[in-house]
Amino acid sequence: MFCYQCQEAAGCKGCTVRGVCGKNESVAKSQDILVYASKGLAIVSNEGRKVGVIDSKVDKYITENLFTTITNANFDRNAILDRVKETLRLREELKVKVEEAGGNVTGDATDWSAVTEAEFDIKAETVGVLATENEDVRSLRELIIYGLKGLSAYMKHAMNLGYNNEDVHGFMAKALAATLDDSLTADELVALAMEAGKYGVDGMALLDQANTGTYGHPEITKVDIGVRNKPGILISGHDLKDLELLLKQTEGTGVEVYTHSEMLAGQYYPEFKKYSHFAGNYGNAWWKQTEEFEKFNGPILMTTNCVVPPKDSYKDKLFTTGASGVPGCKHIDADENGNKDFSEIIEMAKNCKCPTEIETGEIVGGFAHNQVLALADKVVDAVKSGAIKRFFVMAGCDGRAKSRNYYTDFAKAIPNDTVILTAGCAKYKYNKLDLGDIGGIPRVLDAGQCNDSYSLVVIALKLKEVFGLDDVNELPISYNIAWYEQKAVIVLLSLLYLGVKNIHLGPTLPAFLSPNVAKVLVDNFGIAGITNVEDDVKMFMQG
Ligand code: SF4
Ligand code: SF3
Repeated sequence: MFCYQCQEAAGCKGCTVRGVCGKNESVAKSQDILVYASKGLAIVSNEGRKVGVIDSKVDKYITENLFTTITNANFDRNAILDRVKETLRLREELKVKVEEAGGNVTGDATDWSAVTEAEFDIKAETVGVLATENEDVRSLRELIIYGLKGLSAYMKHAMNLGYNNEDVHGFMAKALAATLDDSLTADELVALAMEAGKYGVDGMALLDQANTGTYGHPEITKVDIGVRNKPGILISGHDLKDLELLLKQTEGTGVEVYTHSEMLAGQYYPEFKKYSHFAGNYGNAWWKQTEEFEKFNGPILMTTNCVVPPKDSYKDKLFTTGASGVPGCKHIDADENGNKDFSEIIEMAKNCKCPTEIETGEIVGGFAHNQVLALADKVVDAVKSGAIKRFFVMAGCDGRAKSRNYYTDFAKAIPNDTVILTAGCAKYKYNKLDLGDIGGIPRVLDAGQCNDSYSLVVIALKLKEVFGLDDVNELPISYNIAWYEQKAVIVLLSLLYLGVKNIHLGPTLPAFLSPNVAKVLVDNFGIAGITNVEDDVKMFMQG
């Protein structure tokens, strides 16, 4: 196997024997072949668009396939291979329609077939990441693919709420197809990666519209991090539709619902606050789940990445849905209307002990664009008066690497007249510190999930307008972003597309950036890594 798609890639180079994430070789092969099958389907879909054939079922399937291969989403080889088989079936079906309309598709990705597991494994060995020999082309192709994986997740969440954008699917098909096109130059691939950033913005805007249109605008909220005295279900991941269904189905059952990791953002939406059995947030970022899930005592529902292969002590209580999957854990599928039946989880919860308290207190969040813009006058005054000297965008991911303590130390070390704007699970490195406020404005403003980085961009663009600046880079905002998985890649490409410069990325730069590709990002966008807290704070404060 060879995988280098996340920040924890072994030795900052790539996992070759077993993933640091827990992915074994046979799961890695099934993911490689699913990505390849998706590229084949994308080629047919892209060709179809040229002759007027668009199949929304295919677009949805490609989106789900990519999401399935995001780090820590799905460890279930059989489920992944089932998706491969269905992808090949859809490809053949679409090929007939495209050829009838005058389209023409040829090539291995659109012609190969396999039936047995052994055949899939043999094929996987020839189509993985290393199949592209030139390291720069490989780097650019993978940068695009990882961006698309992140985008697919955001699109899937929006689609679950009935929102869609055909242009994004068209781009995804085009870009995936391009990753097998040997005629493209490095410059053309760089341009495609930047174009992915444009669609990243569109995808995040669509999801923002879907979430706020369905559940209202996030508002300032104090979230309890302690426990109550009834049994509970812990819901993790990013899918708000799943949270809605679970809250509805648990109403009046005596079972309470707690959020975990990225689902914390659910606490900020007005539509969810009306449920009295919606308890607080339990635990921390995804990577602590093996300690925290067993203390929760009740069942856990994983709606997306980030799953850690479970310990036996709670494996029978772990359920997956959507793109996530763990062999041996029950997976709950949606019916044809998008409904999911969580009754088995609810019945299990009734017989479980109440959660064991691991923390007490409150955290504050809900600072997405609408809420921050409602406070805009206050924020602008604070900047004009010098009460706020600088903003730090510290969005992104958390992870298990010890080097990530940098972000806790950084949050503590920046001057008291600075404010952190955050989104994604990176916040767990500093959202429980007592960093105080500036004239009533908390020093950590949490917009929500990683996709809510979109909110931070909206806020930055608004500030640019208010201050009458020509360039978003003239604002007193520094970007010190922590990344882990592929959603952070699409967030990064989106920021680059919007013209944000001098983003610092840590705790390490992606292993998939070859030296030449990294140089392009450094030269054109001022991308840099991190060094140590003291030097970095000094450097950032100089503007
Ligand atoms: Fe390694 Fe990350 Fe790939 Fe897992 S997802 S195999 S940790 S590079
Ligand atoms: Fe976190 Fe997985 Fe990326 Fe959504 S939950 S930011 S790592």
